[in-house]
Amino acid sequence: MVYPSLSFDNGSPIHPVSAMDYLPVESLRALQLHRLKATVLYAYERVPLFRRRCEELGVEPRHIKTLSDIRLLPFSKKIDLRDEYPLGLNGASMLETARFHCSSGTTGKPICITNTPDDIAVWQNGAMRCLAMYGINASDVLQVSYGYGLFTGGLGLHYGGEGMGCAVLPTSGGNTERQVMLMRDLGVTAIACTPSYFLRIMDEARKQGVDFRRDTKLRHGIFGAEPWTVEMRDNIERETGIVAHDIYGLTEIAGPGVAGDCEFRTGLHIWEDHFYPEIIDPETLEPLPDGEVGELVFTTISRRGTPMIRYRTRDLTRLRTEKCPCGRTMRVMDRISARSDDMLIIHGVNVFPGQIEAGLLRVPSVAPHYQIVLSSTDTLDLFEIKVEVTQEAFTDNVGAMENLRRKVLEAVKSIIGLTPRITLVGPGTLPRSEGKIKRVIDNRRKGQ
Ligand code: DLL
Repeated sequence: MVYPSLSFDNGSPIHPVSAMDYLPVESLRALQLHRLKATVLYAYERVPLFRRRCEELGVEPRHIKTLSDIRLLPFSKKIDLRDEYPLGLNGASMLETARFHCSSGTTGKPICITNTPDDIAVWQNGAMRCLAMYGINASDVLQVSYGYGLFTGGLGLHYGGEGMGCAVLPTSGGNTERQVMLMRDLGVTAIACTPSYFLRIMDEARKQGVDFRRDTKLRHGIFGAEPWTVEMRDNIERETGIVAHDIYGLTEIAGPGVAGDCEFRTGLHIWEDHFYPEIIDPETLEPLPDGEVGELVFTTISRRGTPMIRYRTRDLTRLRTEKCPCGRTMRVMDRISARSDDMLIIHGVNVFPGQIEAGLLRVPSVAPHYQIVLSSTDTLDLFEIKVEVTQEAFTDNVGAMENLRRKVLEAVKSIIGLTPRITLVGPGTLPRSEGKIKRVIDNRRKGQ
C-alpha cells in the first residue's frame, strides 16, 4: 500500500502507528464488518443482557451480514451499566482482565468497565494515533495533568505518551503551583489536561510571572473530557502561543483517544477501525445519514472486556461527508460542543452552555471564566450569568463596567435570543477546576 507523503511540522515522516489512519475505505469497511461480526458473536455468548435483548428483537449473530445490519441490534445506555453494576456487562473472566476503570456520573452507583490486555493495547493505540496526528513524538516532554485513577484521562494519555517515546511527567491534576514550576524546569513541550484546568494553569503562570512564550517550551495542549468551544480554543492559543488540540473519548468505549483533530481542524477523526460510529435521532432512534446532527452512538468492534454495542453516548454531533485534506480515511465528526443532557430549557427556549461560552468569549475584556446560575421563584425562572472581567479591564469606574456589561449582554443575546442577568465579577473570583468543570448551577431542579 502507498501512503500519502505527508510529514509533520517537525519534518518527521508518518509514524508507523498512524498507518491505519490511511486505510483505503473499502478495506476499512471490510475490516469493520469482520470485527463487528466477531464482537456480536462474542457478546451474544458472554453477556446475558445483550443476548436477552437480541432474543426479544429476534436477532441472532448470523443476521449480521453487512455493516448496515448493525441497526438490527439493540442499543445500550449508561443506565444498563448502572443496573448491571458492577460487572454484569462484562465479557471477560477475572483471569483475562487487566484493569478496571469506573466513572462516577452525578448520582448513585458508578459504572465499571473491564479491560483485557488487548483492550488496553487498542486504547493506547488510539491515544498514540492522536498524539502522532498532533505532531508529537519522542522528542517531546509530555505533562499529563489529567487525573490518574479510576478516571481514564491520566492513564490514557500516559500510555499514549510512553508509546510514542515521549518523556512523560505524570503530575495528575492539582498542586497547580508545582505544575507550572515543573513545566518550566523540565522543558515540557506538551500538556494534557481539561481545557478548564489549563485556564487555571494559565492563571497560576500569570501569578508567578511566567510567560508561556518567553519562559516555557510549551507548544501543544491536548484538551478534552469536557465540551469546549472554538472561541475557548482561540482564546487559549492567543494567550499562550500553543496549539490547542482536541481529544475525545469516554470510559465506556475506551478513554481518551477515540477521536482527535488533525492540523486541518475539519473536526475529529474517529479511529473507526476500533470504534464504529453511528448518528441517530435521539427521539425516534432511527439512524441519520452522514451530515445530519444527532446523538453519537458507538460500537466497540475490538473490545473484549466490556464490549459495548450501539452505546448511546448522549453527545451531539454529526459525521462529515467531505474528505479531509490530511488524507486520513477515518471519518470526521464535528467537535462535541454539547451533550443532550446539558441542554437547559430556559423560558421555554433550548440553550446549551457552549452557546453562552461562544458569546462571552467574543467580548475581549472578559476572561474565559463564567458560571450560569438558574433559580426560580413561584412564577419565574431567573437566569443569571456571572462573568469575570480581565485584570486589565477591571476598574472601579462604574460607567465603564456598565458599558462592558451591556456589550456582554448583547453578545449573549445575539446567540441565544434571551436576556439573562449579567453580573460582572472581579478577576479570580469564580471557582476554578482541577478536572472537569461545573459551569451550570441549576437550583431549579432542587426538590423536584
Ligand atoms: O472524559 C475521557 C477523556 C479523558 C477524554 C481525557 C478526553 C480526555 P468520561 O469521564 O467517561 O471520559 O466522560 C466522557 O466527556 O461522553 C463527552 O461528553 C465528554 N468529552 C470527552 N472528550 C470530549 C471532547 C473522559 N474532546 C464524556 N469534547 C463524553 C467534548 C468531551 N466533550
